[in-house]
Amino acid sequence: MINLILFGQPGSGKGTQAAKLVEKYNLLHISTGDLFRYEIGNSTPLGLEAKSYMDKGQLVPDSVTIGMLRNKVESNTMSFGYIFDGFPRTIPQCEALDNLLVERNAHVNLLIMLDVPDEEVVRRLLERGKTSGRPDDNDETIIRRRMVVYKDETTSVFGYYQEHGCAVKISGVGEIEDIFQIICAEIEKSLDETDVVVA
Ligand code: B4P
Repeated sequence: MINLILFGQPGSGKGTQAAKLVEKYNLLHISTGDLFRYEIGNSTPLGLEAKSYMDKGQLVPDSVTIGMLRNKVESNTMSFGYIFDGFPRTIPQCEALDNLLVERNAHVNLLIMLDVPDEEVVRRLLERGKTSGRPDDNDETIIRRRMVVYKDETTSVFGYYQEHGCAVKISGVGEIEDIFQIICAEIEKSLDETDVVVA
């Protein structure tokens, strides 16, 4: 199994790069943001709860997020591995993910952090907000709130995986294809003989 985490602040390119990596490595893409938006679209109790946090730019509580992530992984056990996009965002989420993978005799192979300056992130998200219909993208105050939440609550995730020796930081500024090639090179470097790549 290959298990990758795409990490970085909102708008750093996680979802964009995950879509390309899924095709190349045949992994299952799990975006907690997308899962929440699916629940919101179906007006489920989970979706209504998540929306109350997301619309304010806050994190959805761990108790909700971890349960949802576990359900998604447990209902897709045939996958060659996973790309986690937007998860984990807190240390309890890191611990929950590690436990979930250990149950499958697996581990996180690599966390890739996409490093993008604040003003570029604001520009990208406001641009996306023109067409995405996402309430958290078309209000600069909420975008900046999300960035503060990232710095206060989420940056520690990088240190957690750095201590495990599996975190790298790359620049997320530039052509999408160029960034993708750098990510692929990091993935190839990190794979050991026991991992199976299906191209
Ligand atoms: P997410 O859905 O994860 O939102 P995101 O971080 O904005 O998306 P992403 O980072 O994937 O977008 P991308 O850069 O690819 O989370 C939304 C909310 O859900 C959170 O605020 C939180 O409330 C909640 N949530 C989600 N997960 C949670 C968790 N684990 N715990 C608690 N709460 C959670 O794209 C941005 C734009 O940049 C796009 O328009 C793209 O085209 C553009 N772009 C990408 N790469 C580019 C490049 N190289 N150059 C120029 N533009 C680029």
